[in-house]
Amino acid sequence: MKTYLITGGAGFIGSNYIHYLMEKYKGDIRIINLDALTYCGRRENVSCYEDSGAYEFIKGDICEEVLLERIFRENTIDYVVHFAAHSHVDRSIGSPREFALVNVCGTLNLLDAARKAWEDDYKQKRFLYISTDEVYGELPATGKFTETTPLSPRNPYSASKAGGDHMARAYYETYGLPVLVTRCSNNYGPYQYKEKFIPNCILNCQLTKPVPIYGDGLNVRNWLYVTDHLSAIDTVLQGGKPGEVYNIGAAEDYTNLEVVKRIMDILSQDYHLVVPPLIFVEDRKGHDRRYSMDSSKLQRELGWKQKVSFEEGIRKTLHWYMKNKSFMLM
Ligand code: NAD
Ligand code: TDX
Repeated sequence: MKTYLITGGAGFIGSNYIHYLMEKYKGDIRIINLDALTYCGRRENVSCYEDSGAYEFIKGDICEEVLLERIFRENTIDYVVHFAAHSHVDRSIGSPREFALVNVCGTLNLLDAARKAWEDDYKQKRFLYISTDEVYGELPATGKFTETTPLSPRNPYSASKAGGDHMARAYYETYGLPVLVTRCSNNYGPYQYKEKFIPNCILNCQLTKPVPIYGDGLNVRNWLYVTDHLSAIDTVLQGGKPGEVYNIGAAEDYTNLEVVKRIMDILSQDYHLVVPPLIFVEDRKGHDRRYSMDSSKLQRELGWKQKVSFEEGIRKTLHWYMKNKSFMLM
């Protein structure tokens, strides 16, 4: 039976990951969820497992080295899956130092706690750092990011994620820690906090308030439904090679205007909402123009496939947010 230490498991992707693991592996795994419960973390997202005996929640900060040492001392951890981070680009512009402290130094603390606890007995152990496509910077009108694209982050969030990404690699090269890195594109789905683009569009439509679009709305993102990210993480954890990086992304890219238009069309047709107007607002500072992902390495070497198209994923997402309106109130 494997024990997973999941950091940030009360946030958007982390809580979806815990549901995914619990459904897939039933009683065959043990999960420790370490989360500081910042403004976007909600213990209730995954509290249904608290009496199961297979799941433990620890409220704590990855910046607390003593806490990390204690968790590793008191438990035999097999896999670390490290999601915990400050994750919103707009906030990073106002508080870059906080992002560096958690995303770089917190990651370093976790890598170091794993190194000390595992004491070079790395067989069967895995440390997966959840990175992002944003570490590559922005693309011109054509081309895709591959794993060999140089890291060139352009805002404090992506620079801090790149710092963690470099640190993860350093622990593999220097200490031989069995580190894997995944770099995924924009996720969407249930439990995403309302500050992010898609839930923000949905919330404004529900409240009939103008939907803010940064700049001209023509920035391009690669949108992956969250369960496709999770199956990729599982695939990499089970079959990936330590020291390697795997890109994860969807087949399709969309401009922000295309995304909001699709959301509004579905909400007005299927849910009979009177949709509000768009409002073009001042652009984000250093706004990356275009991302696009080449995830052929993951498909070719490990057999991963995207299962959910954007059309299907956005319908599932809208269904969830329309049924769970109270989630937006937090
Ligand atoms: P999120 O903001 O919804 O969740 C982050 C979680 O981390 C929260 O529960 C928060 O309480 C916790 N956390 C923050 N600081 C912490 C600390 N110091 N100690 C312990 N816990 C802390 O973020 P998300 O969208 O779920 O992203 C999860 C990870 O995936 C991040 O590392 C992010 O960079 C990466 N990622 C996200 C996307 C995306 O589109 N959302 C895409 C690629 C990669
Ligand atoms: O109100 C908005 N209006 C708008 O036009 C918001 C919140 C965003 N936008 C634009 C900015 C981006 O071009 O929408 C696009 C998506 O914005 P976000 O949801 O903030 O995502 P992004 O900046 O692309 O970063 C996301 O993907 C990579 C996640 O937040 C990161 O955690 C992840 O690493």
